[in-house]
Amino acid sequence: ATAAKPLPPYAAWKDADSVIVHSANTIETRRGAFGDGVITPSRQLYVRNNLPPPDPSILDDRDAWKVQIQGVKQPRTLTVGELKTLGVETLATVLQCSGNGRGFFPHKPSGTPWEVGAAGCVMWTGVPVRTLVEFLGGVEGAPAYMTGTGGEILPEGMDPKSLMVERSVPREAMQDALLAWEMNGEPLSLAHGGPLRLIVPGYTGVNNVKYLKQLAFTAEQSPAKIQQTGYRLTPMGAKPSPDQPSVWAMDPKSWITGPGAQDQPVKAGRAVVRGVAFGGMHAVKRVDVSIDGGKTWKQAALIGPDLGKYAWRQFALPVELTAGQHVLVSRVEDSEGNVQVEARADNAPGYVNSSWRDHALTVDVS
Ligand code: MSS
Repeated sequence: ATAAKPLPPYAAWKDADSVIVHSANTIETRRGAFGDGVITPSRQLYVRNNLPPPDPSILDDRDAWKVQIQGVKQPRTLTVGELKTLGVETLATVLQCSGNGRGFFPHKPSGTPWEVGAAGCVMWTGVPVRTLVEFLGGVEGAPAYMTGTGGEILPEGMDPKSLMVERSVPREAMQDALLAWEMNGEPLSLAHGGPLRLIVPGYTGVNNVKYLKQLAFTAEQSPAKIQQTGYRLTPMGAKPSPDQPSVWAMDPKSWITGPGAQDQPVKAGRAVVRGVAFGGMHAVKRVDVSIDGGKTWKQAALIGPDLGKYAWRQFALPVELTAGQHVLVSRVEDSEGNVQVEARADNAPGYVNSSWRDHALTVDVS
């Protein structure tokens, strides 16, 4: 066995026992470590950075951080301190990496082989984008996209477009979007995008740009590589290209978090099967659980607080476990009748795996 990698300095405050450190920029929550509260504690939450994070000194004077707003009637630069005078809202969202579940693709795509843990349910506080846009006179014209730019300082001598984290989402996404300065009741950490982050509820992780230095309403999608050819549903065997669908809104997905997720023995008898479920863009309607790999199903109870359609719901089903091997699976249905898929949709980069079958937890009961 290879020794566990250490947490990188910028994320040294994470709970080492709760995470799998794939690399300095990819840290996953263990399946058994989401906790039984609805919000994923910050110390357990996954981290994904496409570039090394900026210098921690950007947090020295948080309110002085500047963000440039473009594509509105009165474009201008505002500080976080000024944003705080415009409005405030708190919102829970599922933050999930586009590549979460990649580890279950049999073709072993390049990229981090995340299992279930590149995801969490997080509470954000900040100013609604629609409030900010109203303050600046509304959007200019009819731009199709909202484009956020990350504040990393790029190495010199390279084409910035090849490295910069700049993502465009359909403009409608601004309706529920936030510019957040707080996460889970604390000032936003460097690991998670402080001093200021764009939150696009219902959209995969990459669209939630950290260290936000510019927000623009644009006619075209960003020319950055991460937008043009990155994060596309590239068919197997094909080359990434801008005409393939971009990884944007999330689909319904759920998985079991216990018992048996922590390599602890599970004893025969009564047990409560637990997990998390979300709809992506819509609220969770119901969750069904199977302890025989999907042959028979029972409806689970939705437990814990309902923090809105972009949060995940916890679910639980009391069962009687007999000795032997059990394959625990869950399947969510959203308020629009969309049901979590059984089979993953194959794509070369291994994005958006929502397959309930792939996310099974196999438990040996004795
Ligand atoms: N932002 C920036 N600025 N940079 C980077 O790198 N990344 C992405 C997002 N944002 C980035 C950003 C990703 S990719 C993800 S997932 C996310 O973020 C994560 O988060 P956290 O907080 O967890 O770390 Mo995949 O789709």
